[in-house]
Amino acid sequence: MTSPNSVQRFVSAPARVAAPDEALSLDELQLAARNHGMPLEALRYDVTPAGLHYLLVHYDIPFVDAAGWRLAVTGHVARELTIDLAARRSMPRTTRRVTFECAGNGRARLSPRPISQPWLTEAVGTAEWTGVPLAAVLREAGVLPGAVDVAFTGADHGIERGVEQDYTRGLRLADAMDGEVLLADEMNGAPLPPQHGAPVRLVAPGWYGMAQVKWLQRVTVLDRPFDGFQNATAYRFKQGDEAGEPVTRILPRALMVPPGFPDFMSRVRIVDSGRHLLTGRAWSGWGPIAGVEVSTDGGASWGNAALDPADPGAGRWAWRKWSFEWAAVTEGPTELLCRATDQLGQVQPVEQPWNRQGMANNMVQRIPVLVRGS
Ligand SMILES: Nc1nc2c(c(=O)[nH]1)N[C@H]1C(S)=C(S)[C@@H](COP(=O)(O)O)O[C@H]1N2
Ligand SMILES: [Mo]
Repeated sequence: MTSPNSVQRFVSAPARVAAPDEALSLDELQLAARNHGMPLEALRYDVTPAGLHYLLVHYDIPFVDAAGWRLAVTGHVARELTIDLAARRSMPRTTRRVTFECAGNGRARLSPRPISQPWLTEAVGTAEWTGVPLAAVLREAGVLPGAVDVAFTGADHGIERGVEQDYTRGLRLADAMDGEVLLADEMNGAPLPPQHGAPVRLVAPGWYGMAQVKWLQRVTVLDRPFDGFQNATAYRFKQGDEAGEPVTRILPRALMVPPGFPDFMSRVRIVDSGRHLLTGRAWSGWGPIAGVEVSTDGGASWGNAALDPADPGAGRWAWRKWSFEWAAVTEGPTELLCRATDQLGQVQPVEQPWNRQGMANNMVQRIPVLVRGS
């Protein structure tokens, strides 16, 4: 944690990469304790109960008076709008089931480790989000010719690598207008909880978490590309000091419900020898999942999992359930792996896809298991 004589370091400090074998710091633990993951046994739920959904907050959860809340729609539009609670309720409403994942998911498994929120694999969840389609609101405001980007500003304020800011992310106009994006005020049929963006958040299906702006207070249509911190500096694929490519949609990932029962400290799984049905979920922000493969011998061989029939209630943005029959005959330690392929043919890597900010590490999950004789 920050000691008084180290306070100066965050004024201009660039993101750091840990030295080889450098242990997790109290700064990282502090972030990990605030920003919780979804315990992987909760992969069993089609829709993640709100309290089990992963949580990420860059700064503080703002304390917001929902009744007095106004959303401003401004910038390069014909009519600026101020949308209050009553106006929102009178607009057309839609519900979408959407899998969210933090772009930093998998960061703590990279070597060397980029220092930031140290996720393993659990920064994921699927919720039913209800609200007003953003395209309808933008049409009402009348986007003017020459508009290129839309910026979304939250009510939370902080300083990040020396840049003081209200959390703001931009989307290209075409993405903002694609009809899928929502201004959501309900999660799983209840008003948004404070930590998930009450009273209104953006839901941009298929995009990594950074695009899902919470505590939304301003939507600004721009006639030039948005160049704020969260787009221009953060969320870039880069190896060194170059600008890098932007992080956008969620790369494919499969996760398995850890079988058997855990050892308290190591969380190694104890599994009785015999037949087991391994189950899990797979998703991609680029389109439907084409297949999931499972290895029960540490990656030496792979077999195809069965994809559950697509649930008609799930729509195109929610994770897909899969299962795999495992005959655990060999007693002793092994490792279970799973990997997804999406319809674009993108497949999860077995080797780490390292980058400087620890973005989108969708390297396959590995679950250490001890098979014991029954
Ligand atoms: N205003 C605001 N919106 C935000 C954030 C934030 O810090 N402030 N964090 C983003 C990130 S990085 C993620 S991964 C998602 C997490 O959404 P959740 O906490 O509802 O799961 O919110 C996004 N929206
Ligand atoms: Mo995130």
